[in-house]
Amino acid sequence: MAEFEEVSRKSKLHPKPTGLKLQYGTAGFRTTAKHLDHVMFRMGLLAVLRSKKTRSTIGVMVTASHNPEDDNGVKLIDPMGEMVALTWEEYASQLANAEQEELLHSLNDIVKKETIDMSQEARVIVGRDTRPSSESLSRAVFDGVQCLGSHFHDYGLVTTPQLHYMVYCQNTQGSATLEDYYKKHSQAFLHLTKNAPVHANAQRRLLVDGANGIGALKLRELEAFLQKQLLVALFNDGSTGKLNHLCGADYVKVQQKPPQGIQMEVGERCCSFDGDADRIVYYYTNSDGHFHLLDGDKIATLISTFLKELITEAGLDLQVAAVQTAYANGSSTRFLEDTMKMTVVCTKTGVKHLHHAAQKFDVGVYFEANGHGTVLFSRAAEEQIHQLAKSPDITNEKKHAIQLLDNTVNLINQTVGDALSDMLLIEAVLAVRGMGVQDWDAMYTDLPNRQLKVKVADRRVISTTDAERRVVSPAGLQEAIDKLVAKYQQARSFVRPSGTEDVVRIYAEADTQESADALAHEVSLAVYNLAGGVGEEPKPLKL
Ligand code: 16G
Ligand code: ZN
Repeated sequence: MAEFEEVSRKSKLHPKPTGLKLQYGTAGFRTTAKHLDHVMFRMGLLAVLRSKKTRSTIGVMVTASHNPEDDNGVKLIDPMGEMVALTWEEYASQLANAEQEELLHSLNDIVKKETIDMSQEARVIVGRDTRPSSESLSRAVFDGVQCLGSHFHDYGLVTTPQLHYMVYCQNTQGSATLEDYYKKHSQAFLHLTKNAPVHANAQRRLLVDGANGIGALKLRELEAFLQKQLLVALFNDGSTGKLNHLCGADYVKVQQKPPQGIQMEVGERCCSFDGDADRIVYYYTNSDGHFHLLDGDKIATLISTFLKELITEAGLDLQVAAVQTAYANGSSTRFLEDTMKMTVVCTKTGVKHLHHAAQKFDVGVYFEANGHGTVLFSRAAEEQIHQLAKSPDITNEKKHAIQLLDNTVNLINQTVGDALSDMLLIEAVLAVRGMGVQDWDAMYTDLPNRQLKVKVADRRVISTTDAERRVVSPAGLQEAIDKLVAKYQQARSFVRPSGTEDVVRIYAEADTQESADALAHEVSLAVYNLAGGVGEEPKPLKL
């Protein structure tokens, strides 16, 4: 094809290292930045094809999220702001792995399989995080888009959820600016909080760890729209520290300790973003120096309880469901099911699984324990809420509830988990309910838990079922886990092959930290022995 001549010429400027194989995984491509130039160029090409196919604007985000600064990555964003469709993930891998001389063939193959009309216009929008490699890598994306004769718009430095939102707005409203994003979210926040009681427990100041990344930059921009209704003390803003190094949501969640560089007083409410600001976790320390983490499960509980109460107060008949993964703390599941009488669904790990499950409900609140999550409202539910909010003849009590609900809908970025909008929502709920971070934490008590990993020769020998909660193969492993779990109180454990690292992950929870640690260790031994462990045998944890 004539269109491809330019591709042939330009692709030589973005050569693929021979033999390099990469997989479009749960979070797109992700590896050391120096191996990604050809991938970026090719994702520019693929975004054009996807845009022609869907006759919509497609997004390309250059980021490696919580990975170290020297890594990078890329993700495609579909027309409604969601993750790219599964078949196209496969095309992405196919195109990225085609050797130099196979590239045109691979491209043609996709055009044929998808019967793409190459004369169709295409539009691609691009964003990037603050990594030193991101600017030149995004230029490789532009090259890919341009050599298929298509247009791109560069949003430059944006958070991942901001770009998702821009894609959505382009395709539904025909335009999208960052200013609109800030205005929409800040106005909803200001409406929600304007009549909030000034409660003794609800201190206004929030300490934010920006992970030395894009979230810090964008929080500064957002602040200008918040009319001092939220006082933010920003740490790790990128001016000195390294991206994600000893800070950020992933560090805090995994290490269960505060990030470096934050100065927190006892009881002060703090939160951490990850490197592209699509995750958030909260925490504080109490007077005996104990660190308390409020992770995605606690966030989901706070938000779904708030929504359910408002829906009831407003007299609406809408089903609120919570979507979790196997990593959700057992206490959170019990609280939602038994106390809040909510439907709780468990899916496989990975945002897209949770997102799809949440779409099935009137109101679907989904969060991974790691802090990625949002709320989805069905179109009908949103319509009902907006209509009732406009209705003149309802009681004052109902009016109050429905207006809060209406503003809550506007505050949420429904395309994907968004640290900035989640933060505003959490802050608004705490303010409206007059709650301090300790009150929120007291909704339920987490079961002590432990996560470990084990290296095996081939992690694909482990297959799971029931949303990764049970092992199917290798034979005998599930029985071994069941026996170990039976030794402890309130215990649960599961294992799964990681989607992002060459390891098997182990999760265990029990009534005490000692038991959770012991169970996690025993289960790792079972994995090591029954699933082909390599290297040293897992050792017991030292407390
Ligand atoms: C990716 C996923 C995240 C998941 C994590 C699990 C997206 C955008 N991100 O970061 O949702 O929790 O992988 O990693 O889907 P693992 O398979 O290594 O445990
Ligand atoms: Zn992220």
